[in-house]
Amino acid sequence: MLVTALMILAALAVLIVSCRDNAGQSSTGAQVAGATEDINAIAEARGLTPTDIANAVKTYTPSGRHDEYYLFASGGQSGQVYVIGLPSMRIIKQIAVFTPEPWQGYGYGEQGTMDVLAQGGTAANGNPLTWGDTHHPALSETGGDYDGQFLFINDKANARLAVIDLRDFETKQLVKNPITLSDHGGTFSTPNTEWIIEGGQYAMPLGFEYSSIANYETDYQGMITFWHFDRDKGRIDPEASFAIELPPYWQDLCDSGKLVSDGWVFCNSINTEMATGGVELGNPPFESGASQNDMDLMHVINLKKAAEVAAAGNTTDINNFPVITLDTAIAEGLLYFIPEPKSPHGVDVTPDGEFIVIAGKLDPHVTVYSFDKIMAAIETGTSDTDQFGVPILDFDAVMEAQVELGLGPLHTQFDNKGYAYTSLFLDSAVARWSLGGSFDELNDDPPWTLVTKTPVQYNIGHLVTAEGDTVSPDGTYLVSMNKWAVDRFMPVGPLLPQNFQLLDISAPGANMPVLYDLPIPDGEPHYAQIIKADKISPWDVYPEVGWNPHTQAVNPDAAKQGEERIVRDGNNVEVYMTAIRSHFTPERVEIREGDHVTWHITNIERALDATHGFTIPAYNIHVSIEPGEAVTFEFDATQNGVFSYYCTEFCSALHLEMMGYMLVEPSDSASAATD
Ligand code: CUK
Ligand code: CUA
Repeated sequence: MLVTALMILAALAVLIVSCRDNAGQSSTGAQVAGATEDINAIAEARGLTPTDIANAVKTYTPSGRHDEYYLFASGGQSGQVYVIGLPSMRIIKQIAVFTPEPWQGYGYGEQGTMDVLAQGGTAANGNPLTWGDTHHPALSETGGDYDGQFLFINDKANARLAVIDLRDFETKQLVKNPITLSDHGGTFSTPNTEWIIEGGQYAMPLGFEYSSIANYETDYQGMITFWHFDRDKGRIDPEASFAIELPPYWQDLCDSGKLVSDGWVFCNSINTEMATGGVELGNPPFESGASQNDMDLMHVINLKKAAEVAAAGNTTDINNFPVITLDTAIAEGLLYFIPEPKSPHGVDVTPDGEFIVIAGKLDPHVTVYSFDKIMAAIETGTSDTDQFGVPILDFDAVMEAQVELGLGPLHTQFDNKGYAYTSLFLDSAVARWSLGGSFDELNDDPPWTLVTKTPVQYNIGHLVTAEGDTVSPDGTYLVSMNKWAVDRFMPVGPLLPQNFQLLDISAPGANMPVLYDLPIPDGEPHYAQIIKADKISPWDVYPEVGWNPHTQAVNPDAAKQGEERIVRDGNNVEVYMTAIRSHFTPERVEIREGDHVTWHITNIERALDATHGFTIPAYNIHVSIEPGEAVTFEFDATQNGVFSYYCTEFCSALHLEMMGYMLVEPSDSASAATD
């Protein structure tokens, strides 16, 4: 605290002494800061402005000091999740999710991670799917607030979801959607994480049947899937999950209702034109064919009632998965449409659950709907329907406000001052605007008006505010997730990083500066969530020695200290090994070509960070064994020879000696001798 105060004083001194604008200058002198602690001299040498110094002081986090927030960002096409500290913007961790990750030994032989990846299904050629197009992470919630227990994320490319346990920041489960191939409107959590929402995107025949695209309107469908989350087990329960069939519009993003709107779900759609492409045949290309209508249709779904309908068995099975048909959804009053300005993108529910904000990519406004008015309109009833018979509510009856913000509005987040923040893709800006309703009292700005815009660099997609999806956002920081970096960083060839920019949103009104840039070397992170650091309490080391992270319990078969051994039963060999600085026990494993080997290793360390890695060259095996963890991997000893297994983490001064030999005797020793 004292140090921070001193730094602020020092920064203020610079503001007073050196009010020159050096923006754009780079440090030129060989004498940069040298040994001096004179802030003016350092600023002068590095070409820093007073604003630069103020921003530095706001974000600089000294060695050993922890950040205020965790940011969990989608890793985009890397199929992973990034963990970043705020305000320092230091990348702390990558969580392996849909894609093998060698350092963590995720997908390199360890049974548990191989099993997790296998849950994600196989590719058309029978090989495992090994990448994901991650879009939207969702933290688990209790009472509409992040509770720091679990994180979910979707893979748009293969319609999959992942469950990450925040006790050890590891992926525990993948589920593959059994009826369709494409999702986008996931993941979103209901306020108590009973349901994880997975909205579809590109329509196709549900259940993967072939049908000519000439039959698009009859044979292709959209869907939304509700995955039931069993918090005690820490797993999605597919048996208790269900989907709703939707018209073959392209459902886009969704959001869950909260507080007054708890139990309802809102999803956008695009391509209500049901364009089927074929630019090569002279048809309009998708991007214009799908943008003909002035209005698309927001889907309003009564999840509470839908869950009752599904539980009552009023469903059709598609690939053994219960699906509420569109006809049932209409008959039971589960689905309503509301016109929304063309080609909408984000749909976001305000912290009080009362308003739903739609950002239409091709409309300079955001459109705000009132949940109360939607309920009243449903009560009143409507005779207007789409061609599939879904009731369409009257736009004017449910619309609360439209706020003109600028070009290319995409996504909206909230703070504690009665403001909403919307990303403007084409403007490359973050717009701050004031909410009405009960939020109007929280600031001096008139309701439903644009307050200010901060330029960002460049082409912002999502933005995220601290706890911005909850019933009680913090209003401290905003991260602008920019698709393009252009000139912000050193050149690295034609594929540039993306750019996360940290904005200070703590002051009301027009002051909303960019503080810091973080290049993200894995495109394309779409969304992130920010949670207070003190809500997450991960384990320092696994609770007991012999721990299996996939059952979150001690594995009774784990190798134990003093009981290390090699057991042979015919061609089956079982190795029980322990690891501790700086040796494996046993250090020699002698087997025969053709053996089937099951190999257990327990890291018996209890010291923080005392991780060992383990590899067997040529066998493509690599595992990471954290303190207390027990791992198992299996392989067939198909190649004879001498294999030096070793620890891959530099764990001690004698790390290089932490190795051993696996000797695979040829099945025919005579022939091997002449090789
Ligand atoms: S989408 Cu990427 S910028 Cu997948 Cu949430 Cu909007
Ligand atoms: Cu254990 Cu290096």
